Amino acid sequence: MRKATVSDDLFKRAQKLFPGGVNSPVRAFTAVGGTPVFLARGQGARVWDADGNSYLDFLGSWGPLILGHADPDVLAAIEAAAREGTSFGASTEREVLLGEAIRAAVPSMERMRFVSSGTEATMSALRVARGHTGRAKIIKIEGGYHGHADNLLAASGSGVATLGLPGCAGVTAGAVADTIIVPFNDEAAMQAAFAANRNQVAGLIIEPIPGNMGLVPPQSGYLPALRQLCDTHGALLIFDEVISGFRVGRGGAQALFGVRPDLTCLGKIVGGGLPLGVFGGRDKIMSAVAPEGPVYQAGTLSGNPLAMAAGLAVLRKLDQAAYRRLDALGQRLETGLRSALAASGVAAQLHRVGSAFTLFFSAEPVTDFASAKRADTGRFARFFHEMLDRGIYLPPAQLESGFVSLAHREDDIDAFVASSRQALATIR
Ligand code: HOZ
Repeated sequence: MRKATVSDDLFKRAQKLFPGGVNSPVRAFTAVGGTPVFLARGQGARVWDADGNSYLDFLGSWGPLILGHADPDVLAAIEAAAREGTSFGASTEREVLLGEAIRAAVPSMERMRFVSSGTEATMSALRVARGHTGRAKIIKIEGGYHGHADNLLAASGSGVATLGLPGCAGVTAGAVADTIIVPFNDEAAMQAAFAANRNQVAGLIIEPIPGNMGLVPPQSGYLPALRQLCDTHGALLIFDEVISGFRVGRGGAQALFGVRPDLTCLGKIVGGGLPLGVFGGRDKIMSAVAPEGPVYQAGTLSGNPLAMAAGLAVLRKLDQAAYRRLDALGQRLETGLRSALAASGVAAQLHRVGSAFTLFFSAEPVTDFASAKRADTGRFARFFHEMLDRGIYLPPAQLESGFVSLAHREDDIDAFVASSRQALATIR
């Protein structure tokens, strides 16, 4: 039996300090029950909790840790940067280097701005879209999650969906009055939304591969159709690639599907595990950003030297061979898990894109938020704990994505599959 004495004690103390005992809601294990593990350290593909239990990590800090924990090159880069100063509130060479590396990988980001989180990136991108077009309305996808800016907290995925919140207290009707919600993978609904709001839509923001309603890939032709609709209606197409950027390939989902957005938001991997976001896009659109243009946006820690150094160290290692390896590991996990599912008879849908995956406990195909929400979350909770007890650390909610890293080895994947086989047998 897993020891949890220290985690239990820390959780009690944390509950007196932080709402729900956490500093980000999904970490509280509300969706799966039980006491959240307090992690003490990570190395490669493994994490250790405060009680000394060790787990193979398939959460990867919700996506950033594509190289695994404590990669020596990333640590060396952070250390070298820290010795030179942790923050200046002034420009540094590393910003230029990371900006150039991002633009080379994601050419649609002709110019960009660094911020400190994915939330800031999406919030700022929308402001730019509105400033550039002079229009007010935005379209977002039902179950799409773009951080916690007010106007994006409508029909959100991730923790908002996991907690079953209809919206968000504190967000006024006015704040979301210009937010139009459209179901994912539904081209006709998108056409209707544009038609009903002619000449009013500033931008359509979408995770091209949603990862916050669980991982739900776009159907063939859907993203090109969105590009076409945005062009027809003079709206900007904004890809939130905070999860998919540098995850599904060096060029992100936009390279994978061959669709060039007007604006892109990145975070997670690009910051190498340190707080970083970035938004960018067409040169002309980005000219709207202050001080060149009238759209104000700023931040003391933007372009922070440690985050720049970590991001650069990670991006240097993400070559084609790295993505081939990630895909091979993802394929091994998929093949093993499919065979475990078949043996168990448990009805489930396994989605995988490269090294990202979600196992939905559902008998029906999952293609959008409505079908994702019909998955059996009780069964997921039991699966999660069976896996945790066997030393496998998964996202603690059904409507999230898991990740394989370059630090995982084949036998780690095989351990995942063997544990799944046992866990599925117990939750049948
Ligand atoms: N919003 C993240 C999941 N998509 C959770 C972040 C966290 O709890 O650290």
